[in-house]
Amino acid sequence: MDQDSLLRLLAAGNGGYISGEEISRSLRVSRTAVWKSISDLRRLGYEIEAHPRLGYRLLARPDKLLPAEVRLGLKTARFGQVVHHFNSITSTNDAARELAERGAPEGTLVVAEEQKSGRGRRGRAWSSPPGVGIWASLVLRPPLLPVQAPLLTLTAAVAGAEAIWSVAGLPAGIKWPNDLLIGGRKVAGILTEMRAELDQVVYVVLGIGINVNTPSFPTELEATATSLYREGGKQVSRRLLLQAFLERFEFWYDRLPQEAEEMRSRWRELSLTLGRRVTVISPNFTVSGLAKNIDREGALLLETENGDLVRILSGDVSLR
Ligand code: BT5
Repeated sequence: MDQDSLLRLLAAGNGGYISGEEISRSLRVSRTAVWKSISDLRRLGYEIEAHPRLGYRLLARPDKLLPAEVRLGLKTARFGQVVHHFNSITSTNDAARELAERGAPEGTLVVAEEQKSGRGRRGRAWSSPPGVGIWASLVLRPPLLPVQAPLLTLTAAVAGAEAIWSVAGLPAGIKWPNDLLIGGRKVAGILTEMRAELDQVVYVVLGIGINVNTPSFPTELEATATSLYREGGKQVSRRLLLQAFLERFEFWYDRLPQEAEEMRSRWRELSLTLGRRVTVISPNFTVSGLAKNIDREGALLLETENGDLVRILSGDVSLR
């Protein structure tokens, strides 16, 4: 029986009872099947009261990003409609890559309560403690050339910033290419990995980590990292935030590549990098200059002291 529909019915009851008969009638299943699905939900952590005469009542939902929770009320066509949930995993990007290799459809989401070896770029570690963040990866099969793939990082950054503004009401800005900052500290990071042929992207795994209700950070991150809870002083629903991210991301993604200019202008509005003097450090070079713009493919255009325009594809930006 369809667990999503059962949960929708129970949640629509708003804490009131709904009879077993009514459930079995609306979902066209037997009372026994209803009882079995209720037991399954309870095993997942849903608190459901069963009253012999009045029926069932949903008392509490687990604070986990379970598939049914992510899908409940999610307004997307594809992103997050298939969800693989883990209590603990090495990295959601690794799991999503395996799923992508096995042909998982676009929009397949891997989400974990905790990552044991969450990754940043170039093998750096991403701190992903249990229950307080969004650690999630999406399988994408974009109609893009490999050189256009950086646009996906920009698109996800726009979606992440928009989701934070709308759900937490906090002013998140984008530091090129993959950071979201609030008050100068990093609240989220994006990791885009791809498999491509010379002229075609086969798939992309787009991972995002958002510090949502993180109360405190390990000492080495204390000065540079923050969470929505630390900034706003209140707990934020990971479910609503993840849903908003998926909805905004799908919205912008579906406009690529033809309407990428709309996304880029939204990116510029949310950017903390443009118009600033910055230093970009990459394994092969360090360059300083004025951040002028991003180009069609998402590269950063820097104007150096002697007036040259340098095009930068990747690196770490420090805002001065
Ligand atoms: C990133 O790399 O910012 C990409 C982060 C992507 C994380 C997601 S979670 C789901 C998916 N699965 C994964 O395994 N990864 C993705 P980068 O720009 O290289 O930044 C990494 C640096 O950020 C580290 O070297 C630390 O300095 C800092 N950092 C680590 N954990 C952090 C955290 N939770 N919050 C803020 N900063 C952090």
